[in-house]
Amino acid sequence: MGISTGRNLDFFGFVILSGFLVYVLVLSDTPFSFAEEFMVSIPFGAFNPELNTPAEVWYDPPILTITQGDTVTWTNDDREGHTVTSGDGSGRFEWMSSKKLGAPDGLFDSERFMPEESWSYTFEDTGTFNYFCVIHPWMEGIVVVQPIIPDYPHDAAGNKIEQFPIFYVTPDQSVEINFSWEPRIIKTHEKANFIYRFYDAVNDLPLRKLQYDIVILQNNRILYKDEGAVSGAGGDYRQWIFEESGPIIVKISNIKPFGTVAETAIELSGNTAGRLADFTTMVYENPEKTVTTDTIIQPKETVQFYYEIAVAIIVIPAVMLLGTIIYMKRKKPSTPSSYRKSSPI
Ligand SMILES: [Cu+2]
Repeated sequence: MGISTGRNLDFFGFVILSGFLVYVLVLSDTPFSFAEEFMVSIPFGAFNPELNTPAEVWYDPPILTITQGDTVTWTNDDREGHTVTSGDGSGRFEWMSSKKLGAPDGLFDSERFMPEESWSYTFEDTGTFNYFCVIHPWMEGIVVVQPIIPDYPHDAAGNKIEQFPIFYVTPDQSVEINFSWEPRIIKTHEKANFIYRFYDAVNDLPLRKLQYDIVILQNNRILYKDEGAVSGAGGDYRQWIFEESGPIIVKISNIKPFGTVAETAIELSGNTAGRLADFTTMVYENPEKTVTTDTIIQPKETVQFYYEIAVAIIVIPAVMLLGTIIYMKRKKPSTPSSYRKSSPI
């Protein structure tokens, strides 16, 4: 092999790595939420229930989080046939001690597929789906399917809120509440702000001093309650960080004047029965903040990744340049033996 061949190989490697870099930086960062395809490998050694198996997991990754409508493809990289069958497996130790078998739930079943073969399934429903291999019931995996998160404000039933902030007039037609939340799509473990202002519904003037009750409910549980809250400047806000996903209701009720009646634009009667409002929306699971340790990319791998980019950008062109210089220098004397004397870089 001469120098020029080695140089071409370096250049080829450089092109491939640069192309990969462009892919990582540009193409993989799609701003749209199209249905995606995910891969799960059944690694070599999955057939072996012993603790000394070369496989560290039965399905890799063992827990996969996807979005409604996404497709998962399992590839058999082992040396025996396997299945991907929904339901609960036996667990490794249960099987070893009692030869317990798994319990399929009938939702999906790949049936046996052989080494180098693969099988795909599209998840249309949300939820957590356990699966296992009926041949080797200690092999277990989980697919978590999250709902498609809309990019517009909506109520708890998923209906789009066309006018946001919401302008809501209480049933007794006395108070108009201007209500909104920020961010518009609320996710768990992220601060949500509920912002509201009170207006005289008849004259459309701000109601400066009011007393009211505010409650935040989720899944029929009261998360937050403030009775007799006082709004001094015509409006107020509340902040809350939701731990769980699911529909929420913000209830404002018992709206009445605070202090002297003269400070409000209209005279509100003491009867507050018809002076209330319910605002509903949905809290979504925050994928970035609820991932298990199984799915976190290890720092070591990240360092390795950037190291490889550095090789592609700096080291390979440097080696190519050096190779060219040496090649030119050696070529100058133009003796027949010069080619052989060149040492590979
Ligand atoms: Cu199997």
